Order: sequence, then C-alpha cells, then structure tokens
Amino acid sequence: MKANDCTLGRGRRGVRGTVRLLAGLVAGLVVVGAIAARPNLLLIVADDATWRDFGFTGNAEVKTPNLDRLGREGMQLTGMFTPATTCSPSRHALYTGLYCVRAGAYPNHTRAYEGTRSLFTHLQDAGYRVALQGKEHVSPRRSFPYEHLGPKNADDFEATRGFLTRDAGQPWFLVFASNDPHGPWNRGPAGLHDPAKLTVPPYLHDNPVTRRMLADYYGEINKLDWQVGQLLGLLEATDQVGNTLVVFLSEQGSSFPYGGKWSVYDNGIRVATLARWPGHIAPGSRSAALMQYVDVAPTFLAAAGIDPDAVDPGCPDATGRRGFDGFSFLGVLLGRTDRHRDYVFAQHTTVGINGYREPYPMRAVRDGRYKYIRNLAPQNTYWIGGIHQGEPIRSWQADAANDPKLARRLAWLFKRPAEELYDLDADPYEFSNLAEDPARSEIKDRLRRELEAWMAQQGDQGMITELTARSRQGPGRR
Ligand SMILES: [Ca+2]
Repeated sequence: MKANDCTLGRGRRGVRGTVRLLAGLVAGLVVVGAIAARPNLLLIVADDATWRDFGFTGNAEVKTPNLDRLGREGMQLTGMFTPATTCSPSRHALYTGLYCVRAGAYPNHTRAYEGTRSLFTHLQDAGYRVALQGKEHVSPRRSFPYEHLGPKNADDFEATRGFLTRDAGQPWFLVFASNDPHGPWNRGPAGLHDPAKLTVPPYLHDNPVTRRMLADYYGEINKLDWQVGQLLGLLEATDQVGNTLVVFLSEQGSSFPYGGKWSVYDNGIRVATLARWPGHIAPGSRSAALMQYVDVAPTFLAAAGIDPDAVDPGCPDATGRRGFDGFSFLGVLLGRTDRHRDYVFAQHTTVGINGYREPYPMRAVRDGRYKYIRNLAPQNTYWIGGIHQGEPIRSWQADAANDPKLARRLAWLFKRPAEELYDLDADPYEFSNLAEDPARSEIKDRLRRELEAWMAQQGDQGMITELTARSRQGPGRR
C-alpha cells in the first residue's frame, strides 16, 4: 500500500485525531454561524490560456474587454501558479486544495483517491448549492458532488440563470469551466485578428503558420472573454454583483511549443488571475504575492466564513498530516498583506499523455525570482503528440534547416539536462539555463532542498511515481 493512500491515513488518525477533527468541525460551524451574509462564489476557469495573452496582463493585441473590466473592478494577482501542466491534475488541485501526487491525481485524465473531498463537498456541507458548468475532467464523482449545468462544452446561460436565481435565501458556488481557448482554435470569431499584423512573442518562432495559429488562438480567447461578459451580465441582471466573490483563472498555458502546456516554465504554470468582491477587494488593486491553485479552496472557504483549518480534505499527506496543502490568501485579497508563500511547486507527468513515447517527468520549485527544475529522465527523449508532431512544429523544423539558432532552440523541446535554473527577473522567458553557474550554486542548492522536502511530504517517489501514473488514470485510460 502506498504511504499516501487515504485508507492508511484514516487508520493512522486515531482517537486524538478524531477528537481534534470533531472540535474543528464544531469551531467551523460556530464561524459559519457568526457570518451574517455569506457571499456567493463564482469561479471562472479558462482552458489552456497562457497568462500573458490578455489585455489586463499586457497583451494589447488580444481583445478581452470584459476581463479587463473585471480587473479594473477588482484585484489582479500576478503570483498565482498551477502545480500541474495539464487540465485534469490542475483542476483536481484547484478543487481539492491538495497537490497532485498526494491526492493521487497527477497524470492527465486522472482521478483522486477514494475518500478525497473537494470544495464542492465542503461548501455543500455548509449549506451552499454547488454547481459546475462546462468542462469537468475530475473524478471520482463522489468527491466532486456538483450539479452539472447545461450541455457539456456548450454555452447555455439560461441554465446558469436558473441556478443563480433558484433560491435567493441560499448562497451558491458555481464553477464556470470554459473549454476556451483549448485547441484546435476553431471556435472564436473569424477575422478578429489579422495574422500579418500580430506581434509574435519572443518564445515562438515567427512564420506564417505561427501567425495564422496565433490569430485563431487569440480569437478563441475573445470568445472566452464573451462568456465572461455573459456571466458578469447575469450577476448584474439578477442584482448579485455586490454579494458575489468572482475569481478568474487562466488555468495553464497554451499548446504552442513553449506556449507552456506540458512544461513547467512560467508560460505553462503561471496563471492570469483576477478577483472581484465589491466592498471587500479594492478596485484596480494588484498583488504579486506567490500563491497556488491549492490555496484557492481554503480561500473560498474563508470568504464563506468557514475556518479552513477545521476542514478535512479527506486524504492525508505522506507524513499522515491531514489538512489542506494550501492555505487561505483572503488577507491578500482584503489588502491586509502582500505576502503569502515563499515557494510554489509544480510537477509534470508524461506517462499517459496522448502520443507519449518515453517517461519524461519534471519537477519544479520557484520563489519570487528563481526557478529550479529537475528533469528526472534526461536520458530519454521528450515526445508527446501535442507538441512534437503536426503544426506548428513541422513548419518550424523546416525553417530550422537553414537556421542553426532555431535548430538549437527546437532541440530543447526534445532533450533537456537533469537540472535547470532560471533567473526570472533577468530572463522571463527562461532562455538561459544557469544550473552550471558556480555563482548560483547556493541558490540552486536551496531550491533543490525545498523541492526534495515537498516531494517527500507528497509521497512523490520520482520515477516510481511516474511509472505508476497509469494506475491513477480513469477507467477508460488504463
Ligand atoms: Ca487545460
């Protein structure tokens, strides 16, 4: 049995742990009772949107007027990170408040250990009605007891309206999980962005194929923005703006090579984040405090007047400790502090990804300035369907025949050294690996220690964990 199996953890809790848990639950109920008006909670999650690609994060060419407005009316959080680089583990971490390996939900198309509880469970227990609209990608269903609204991956805002207005006396929690701008980028308005006039970001190779794809991707971000406009309009039409905390997350990076998805570079794991709560969050405010998806569930609970420390997420860590991996950043939202975490972490599991050939697992830790990456199987070749075949990679490889610099850059997509170290202040696109720089050895050692401590707490055994990833995928994926 694995050290972090939920069943073992429950056995370990013992009488003292049970008493502490019951006391915590009572304390939580007292806190709930003390809150006069519990806010509604709306969590909007994009799908495969690189954090840089919004008006409010500085990309003036992408048309995102509704999100830009949400930013002006609330706070922009520039230090949010997902602990995973694909859809399914990111969402498990977001909803459970647990890092991916601990919860058993670390490859793509994954599922959490039986007995794991989620934000849906905790808020439902506290009297909220809870729903999810759009993309699910979480399992087992018992751990995520939401009502699913409307058709899968299609817009139906009448279903949303029905849920928001069902019972004015009951607070609600809604996750709107868009499928945009996930590839193949054919759902946005045509012709909104002229490929020839776009500025190709420095981490992408500039050619006509890239430009055409970039225009389609930006168009689909505009469709996501339209959905956000519909949701904000519904809050206005139903007079619920003032008592609703709205949080927007860009999820994880796009499927462009170096666009971020399937990598632990900042393009992949950094998350464009907005939060609006009139009367609580200062309009037009900003914080660079480091935070992670695992912090979102405790924050939502705290906003609802529930003590996150009194909540059992249902799955202990490798040391037997219960409680969330994350903790509430409500103090940041309320403007009481500008600090939250010293480090954020991420893992990438390749086993089980469509088209993968060999394990190429990655682990990363980042502080406010530096990132340290471990590639656990550097002797292998990194190859998955999403990056290493089709477009745009084929057109880039053709151009690289006469471009040695591009050829070197492309080689990095397939093969990386065991260790990488980046100075994000000086090198925001992570082009210059400093892992062999003697002047940075202390920084590297400090970050390596932090990473190893995190892996131990998670029960993450590196290659063993990678090689058992298929056992953590859904029934259709074994
Ligand atoms: Ca995704």
